[in-house]
Amino acid sequence: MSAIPMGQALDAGLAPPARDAGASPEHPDAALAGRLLARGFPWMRFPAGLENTFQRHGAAQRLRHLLISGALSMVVFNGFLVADWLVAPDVLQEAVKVRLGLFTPLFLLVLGFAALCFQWVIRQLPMWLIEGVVLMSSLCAAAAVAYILSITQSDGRVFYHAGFLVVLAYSNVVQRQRFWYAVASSAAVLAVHLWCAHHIAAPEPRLLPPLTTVLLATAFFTLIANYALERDERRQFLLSLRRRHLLQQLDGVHAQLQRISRVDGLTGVFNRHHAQEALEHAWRRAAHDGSTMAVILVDVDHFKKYNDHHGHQAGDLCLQQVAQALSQSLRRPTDLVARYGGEEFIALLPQADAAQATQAAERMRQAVEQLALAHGASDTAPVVTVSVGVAMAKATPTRDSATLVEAADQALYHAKHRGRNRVATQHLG
Ligand code: GH3
Ligand code: MG
Ligand code: MG
Repeated sequence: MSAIPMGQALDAGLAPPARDAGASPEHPDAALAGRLLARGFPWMRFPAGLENTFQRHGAAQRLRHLLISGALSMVVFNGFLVADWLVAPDVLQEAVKVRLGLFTPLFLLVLGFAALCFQWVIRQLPMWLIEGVVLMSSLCAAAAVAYILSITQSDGRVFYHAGFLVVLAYSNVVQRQRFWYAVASSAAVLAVHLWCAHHIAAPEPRLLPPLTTVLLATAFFTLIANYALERDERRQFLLSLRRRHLLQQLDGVHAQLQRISRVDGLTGVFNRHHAQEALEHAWRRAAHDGSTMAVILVDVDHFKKYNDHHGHQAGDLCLQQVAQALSQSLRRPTDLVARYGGEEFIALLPQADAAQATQAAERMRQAVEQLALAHGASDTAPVVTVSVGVAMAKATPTRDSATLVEAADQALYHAKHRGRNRVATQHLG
């Protein structure tokens, strides 16, 4: 089996990662968002895929805004009856009919439908249709102004053109129609104004040019405000998209670092740091359960001579093969092998009794011997061998896990002393 960390708190699916696994590249959407933030998006449109995400992402918030501003506009639209009464009293009755009898029910119908079928609208209707309906509402308001203008004979009717100012300010700044829709609706409102100025005889025609100028300036400035508002909204979207992807990437890198920090770079088995944590964890658990635990220390025999004879690079290769052989000798998923230092390895066997631990140690010794890696300078055997020290003990809350490692080290010393390539055991009871 391969080296698997012991204990739920430690393993959590961790296994030595592929050693060449690199950090995940930046997500394409995040990279595009970064480029757009740096380069800008003067035409108020993102590339198709991102534009779609932007529209869908903000659809609910946008519709909520349109409903609230729409409800407000109903109040203002009908509040204009006061202006009708002051400026065009001769057609007040028609104004009431148009405002309260025609447009108000129509707007309420559209607003009510959108409010009641909110989820359906944002999921099923394309945004261009929603924005189109919004644009139509501006045209209806402008049409109401034009209608009153066309039927009133009041002396002050030229001032009624100021109604178009309100429509422009509302559409571009309050309703915040999307920029290109705002451009279209402003052009349409200005066209309606010019048509009225041209076709409806006014008692004070000299007032029309300054009025037109004011309307043009209003359209211009409110469109600039509209542009800035939409640009900020789009920038916010790009920033949050980027932040989300960067956080995801950071999570991935963090998880990878966590794995790497527990794995030995040369051999691919766990490192000493992880072994020590795993030992503490397993020991506490064994103390809680009142069970036994075994620690096995494995040291390659005459490794200095191996390096001297076969070269350091061959030595590295040898350590990799030994590590794999040791890992594969363990059978239970809770067992673990780690590199403890230079040419020394440690194995942790929670809940192993004396017989199981000794058998595992013997399997490890044999596995290395069976690798049959030629050792041209060993006094012990013609191949690479290991000496193995086994220690086992019943875990108790008063006993330190370090005692077990020390005992394994002593056993290893005995194994070396008795001629190497053998297993020695210490039983702490
Ligand atoms: P013994 O049988 O008593 O264990 O003798 P030994 O030569 O194996 O022990 P000693 O402690 O004298 O030497 C250990 C050697 O392991 C010395 C060191 O150069 C080598 N070594 C430690 N880490 C590495 C490594 O990462 N790569 C290689 N190639 N050699 C290593
Ligand atoms: Mg050593
Ligand atoms: Mg050695």
